[in-house]
Amino acid sequence: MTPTLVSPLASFVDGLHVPRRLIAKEHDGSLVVRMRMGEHRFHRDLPVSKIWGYEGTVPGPTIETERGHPVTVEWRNELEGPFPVAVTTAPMHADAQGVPVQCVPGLSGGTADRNAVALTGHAVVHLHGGLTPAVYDGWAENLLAPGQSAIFHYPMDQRAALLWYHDHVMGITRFDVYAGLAGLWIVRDEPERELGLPEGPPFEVPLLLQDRNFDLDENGRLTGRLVHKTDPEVMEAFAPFTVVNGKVWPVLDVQPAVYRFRVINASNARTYRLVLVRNGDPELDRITQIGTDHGLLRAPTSMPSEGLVLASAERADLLVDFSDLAPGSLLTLFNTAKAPFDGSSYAATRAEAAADLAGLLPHPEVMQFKVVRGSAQRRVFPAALATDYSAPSPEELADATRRMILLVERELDGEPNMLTMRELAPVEDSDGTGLLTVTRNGETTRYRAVAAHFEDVTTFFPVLGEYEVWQLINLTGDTHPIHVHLDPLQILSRRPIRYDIAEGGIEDLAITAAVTLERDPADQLDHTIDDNERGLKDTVRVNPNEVVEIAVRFTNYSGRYMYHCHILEHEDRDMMRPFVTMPMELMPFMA
Ligand SMILES: [Cu+2]
Repeated sequence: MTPTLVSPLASFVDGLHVPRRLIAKEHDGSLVVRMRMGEHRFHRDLPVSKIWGYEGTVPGPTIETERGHPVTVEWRNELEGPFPVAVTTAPMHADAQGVPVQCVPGLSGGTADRNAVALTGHAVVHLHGGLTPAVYDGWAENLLAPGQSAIFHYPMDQRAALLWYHDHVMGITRFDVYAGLAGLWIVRDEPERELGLPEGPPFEVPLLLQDRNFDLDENGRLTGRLVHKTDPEVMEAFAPFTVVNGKVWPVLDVQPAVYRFRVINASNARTYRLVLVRNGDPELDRITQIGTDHGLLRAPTSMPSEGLVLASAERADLLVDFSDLAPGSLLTLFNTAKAPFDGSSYAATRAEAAADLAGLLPHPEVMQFKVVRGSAQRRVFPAALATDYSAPSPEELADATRRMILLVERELDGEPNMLTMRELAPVEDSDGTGLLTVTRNGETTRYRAVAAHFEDVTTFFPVLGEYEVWQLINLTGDTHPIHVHLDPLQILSRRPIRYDIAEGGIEDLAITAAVTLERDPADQLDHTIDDNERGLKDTVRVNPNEVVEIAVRFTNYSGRYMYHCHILEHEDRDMMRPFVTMPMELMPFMA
């Protein structure tokens, strides 16, 4: 029996906060958003925290836009130092009682990182999910210093969806987003409106999920100061307190009606597997998923039997039916995903008992819904949702350029292992070492790593308008949410692999490993594509012992973009690479 931790904060005492709406058409499509130091109370019983936020709030205002109506945002960097988060690496993974340090508040014997203390507020704004020209996409190195501003043009020539804007500064995205620099961005359009879905308050509610930790004073009391804590064994920060729209474990009063929740995982690293529980039993059939990262699915889907999995940056558009419930009914949302997440299963029926200290999940609660008086409103929604996309046909993919991306864990002396990636190219030579072999149906192909770091030479040049197939091969023990900027992607396949890595086989470019496309006997995962993943995505989970094939097609904008793991601690440590889109007619002139 694992010990459980008593939380120093009470759950379900703060009302859910809904971020202020900033509706673009009320400002003629021209917005000003300031990045500012702010003060924010994460919980009734916490002192105020210093944060960096858009308009000084956590989350930032929800920007609402219409398809076909371009939006201009003047992003003004008015941030002031010092950096409001205490960044530390604790000296031990666990305390004397065996409790992992990431499960508790405070610095756990770590010292505040001096380089983080010295940060003064450089920023880059990226609209995640935006079909945005490259110059406005928020290249990670094109910084805005405090006092500087930039005017970004967003064409909004894209289908209705929940996007989000967040900081993307090279090397410190994990700190800037943790400090508060994130907000929601909704695109609406007529085809979606014709379905009669809830739009705006009270029945459409965004839920932005994050995990946060706080410092302690010398008497062991919570101070409210944000803490980003890692340890010698875990390079990602998994914080113990779940924060929804900026409040720890909030409660939302709901009428007996159907609600539309626009859910996003905006955590640095934590994956959630959400289960709705009433009277001790999971009630997943109250929930219907209608949309994913890039908007509506073709048809509504029910929840996966173990719950809704959302890795960092994934979104879900959910309808939840409370209409049959009497006033006073309580429903609690739990997270059953241990951290780091590796895809392993956990029964929804045991959601209330999901606390797992070894799995860095001390408090599985997420939020609560309390049914209040109101006239019951049942609604019938259409069985068909979107008709504007379909899976690419085999003919469309027959001549597609294929690219291979390897996700690897590199051991480093004196610091935690680095989770990173390699771009591969097939090679003819057969000299044994430094090559990755992939064996499929007895046939073996050899590959050499041609890029390892963000600053290595660009090797991906997708032609505008043409489908490509990217293969993501995971040789690590963790699930990685891989995000591709610009146009949405579709998941083609998810298949089991087994692999052997030679002793010291993960070097910079020399990778000595053998992958076989068949199941590892020790592998427990089912490697299926969930129904809710068969839509237009921009972030795809790649589980351990798995190869995932995605179809990408870039349409309108040429230029230099990025793709990366959306675990921000991985992205910041080189699990990010550039690609350059170009029209076909210019390819003959590329050197
Ligand atoms: Cu990753």
